[in-house]
Amino acid sequence: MKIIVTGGAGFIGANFVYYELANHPDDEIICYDKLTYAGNLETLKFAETNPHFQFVYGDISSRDEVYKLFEIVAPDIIVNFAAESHVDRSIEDPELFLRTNIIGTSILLDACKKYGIKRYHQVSTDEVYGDLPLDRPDLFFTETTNLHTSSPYSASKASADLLVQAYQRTYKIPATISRCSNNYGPYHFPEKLIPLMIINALHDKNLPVYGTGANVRDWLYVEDHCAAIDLIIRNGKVGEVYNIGGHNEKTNLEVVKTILKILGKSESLIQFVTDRKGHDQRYAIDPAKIERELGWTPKTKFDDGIQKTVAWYLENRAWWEKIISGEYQNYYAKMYGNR
Ligand code: NAD
Ligand code: TDX
Repeated sequence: MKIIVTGGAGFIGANFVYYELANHPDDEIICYDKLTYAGNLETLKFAETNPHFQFVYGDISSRDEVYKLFEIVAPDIIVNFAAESHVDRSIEDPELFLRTNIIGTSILLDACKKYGIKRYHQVSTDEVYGDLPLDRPDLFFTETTNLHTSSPYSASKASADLLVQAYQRTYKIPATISRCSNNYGPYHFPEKLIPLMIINALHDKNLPVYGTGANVRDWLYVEDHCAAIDLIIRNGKVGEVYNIGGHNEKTNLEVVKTILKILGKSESLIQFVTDRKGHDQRYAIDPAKIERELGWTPKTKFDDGIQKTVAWYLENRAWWEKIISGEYQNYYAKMYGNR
């Protein structure tokens, strides 16, 4: 089986490349990535020597490049991770999110229509459902929850989901969609909550918690997400949406305090800063469908996953030190300088 993994030089895509190479050694994995600020070939260095792996540089929103890719590779499956993925950046500059996340998805779907495909899988997010109130812990997102977006990022991801469903119905593209909660683990880009807090704490820098830190996220260890997508592309039913989440709800403040405790650092590093605009209150996934229909269950509990993740950042300083020494400094100053 030939599988194109778009966005495979990013956080979850790269973890998925490694998951597939380890669990399906006869498959061919082709990573297609534009190497934006979030893409990193260093992340794929252990795959590069594998004869079943290939990297192709390219942009999902370039029709010529995508059609050429399909002509050369003739894939059986395409798993689309490629996206602009950071909510804060989408609030500063929505347009790039529309181009990559919506137009890019539509071009991939056009290529599937033109060249044929056994399966197209869209990696979506729980953010397409909007948020849940903090005082209703009984409520969860199911696959039939209405789409109701808050940020340009989530609006672009919801738009892409609607396109996938439209192409599936109109052109019979054999597509599936998964909507996952917040991931964490190795190779997570330093701009996101967990790596940002680990790295700042290691430098004894302030930990910028938005608002009061009461917002809740439902954390899933990245390998559990990869296992779920692997099951969906092989056994999932065409036309279906699958929610993925592990019932690991935590407030942001709880997450930050846990990281400080593991690192033996003082809670006085916590600094409450101006809230994110339109900040979603709570995300919480009901994963009953994928558990029931595909037999998926998450293996890693948050307490273990966060220990493993902190250990990974301690053992892989070179990976993140290189990232934070470049353009990231300007990003950090712009986002947090006067917050
Ligand atoms: P990431 O930002 O770490 O990686 C994105 C990757 O896509 C990078 O390698 C980047 O170079 C590549 N890319 C960006 N624009 C591209 C383009 N035009 N053409 C080709 N490649 C391009 O993102 P991530 O956190 O790994 O997220 C991957 C996917 O999973 C995204 O679609 C995201 O919406 C979704 N998702 C993420 C989370 C999470 O917690 N991180 C949760 C649920 C869903
Ligand atoms: O410095 C920070 N301080 C802070 O309090 C940062 C970066 C974040 N936060 C808060 C905002 C959120 O409530 O932490 C929470 C998590 O923030 P992010 O790591 O930016 O993730 P989130 O906005 O929840 O979105 C993530 O999960 C869903 C991914 O980035 C998305 O790609 C995915 O779709």
